[in-house]
Amino acid sequence: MMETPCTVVPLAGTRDDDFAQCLLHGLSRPQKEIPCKYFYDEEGSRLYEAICELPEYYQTRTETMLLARHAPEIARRIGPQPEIVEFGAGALKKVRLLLDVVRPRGYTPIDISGDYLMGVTQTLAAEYPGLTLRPLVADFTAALAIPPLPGAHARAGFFPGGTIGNFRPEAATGLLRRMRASLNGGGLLIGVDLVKDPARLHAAYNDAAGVTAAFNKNLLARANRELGADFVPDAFAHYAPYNPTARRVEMYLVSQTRQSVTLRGRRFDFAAGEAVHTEDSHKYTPDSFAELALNAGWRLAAQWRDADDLFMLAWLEAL
Ligand code: AVI
Repeated sequence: MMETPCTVVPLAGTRDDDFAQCLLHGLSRPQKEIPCKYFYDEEGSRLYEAICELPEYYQTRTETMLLARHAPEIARRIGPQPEIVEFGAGALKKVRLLLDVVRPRGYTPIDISGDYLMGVTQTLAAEYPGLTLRPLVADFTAALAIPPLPGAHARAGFFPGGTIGNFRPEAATGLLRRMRASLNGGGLLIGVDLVKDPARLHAAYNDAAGVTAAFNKNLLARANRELGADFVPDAFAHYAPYNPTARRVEMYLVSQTRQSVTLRGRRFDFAAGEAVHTEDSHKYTPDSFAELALNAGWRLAAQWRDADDLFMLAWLEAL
């Protein structure tokens, strides 16, 4: 029997071109900041992939192991003939573990990097004949109206990687609410990094090979490449302490000297030792995450954790 060819139907989305505005705004604030979503240009995405392979960075391999081990039970929770919607889909690596077992009717990967998303979707299409693929180029944090997929029974969201931790708790609640709306209720499979030994967390964000430092400094190199800024990235130091009372890793670029940088005709002065805040990575306990989810209209219906309680895959059901 001939296999049905895979259908790729790109959905209309948005473009993200506000890096200059965000940077001008963020560097004008009393506490200078650059939003972490700008880490992921081509070079930043390459560096993030390298972080995921680091011995100190346990998140990716732990989550991958959990997905592989529990895929049959996850598939039962999701139910037959679903549409999977992935928020911030990236390289479409982890979803393969789900597609192989869940066998969904359709898959909608959402990502802001349009050319990259189209490329990886085409590759996936060749591997999964019969699957309807609807790549959506959009900022996954926005409210998204995703048209229904004919023949799909339910929608299951997929948000792996612990990225929910990169949002402040109030923002994370808002994001989970919008996801609930985009999914028309349904369920959400989400990866959550757990509170643990501070030394382990410190090591994960301060790796010996300096890949996380390069990832952090790439924000400045990106501003030079795309916006003609004149940052000297190595004149800033990577600093990423774990704050155990706030339960988050905080990431900064610290100016090593007194210096000035010009961006779009504006001058920004940095004192020696002045920090630019670039990322927070919040860590949760199963209970604190269940509470966050509840505030967003989700019930923590199932969870899977590794033996060392490093990471949790959570299955949320809409209330
Ligand atoms: C994407 N996100 C879950 C990563 C994290 O661990 O917060 C980003 C990252 N920042 C430094 N290393 C990895």
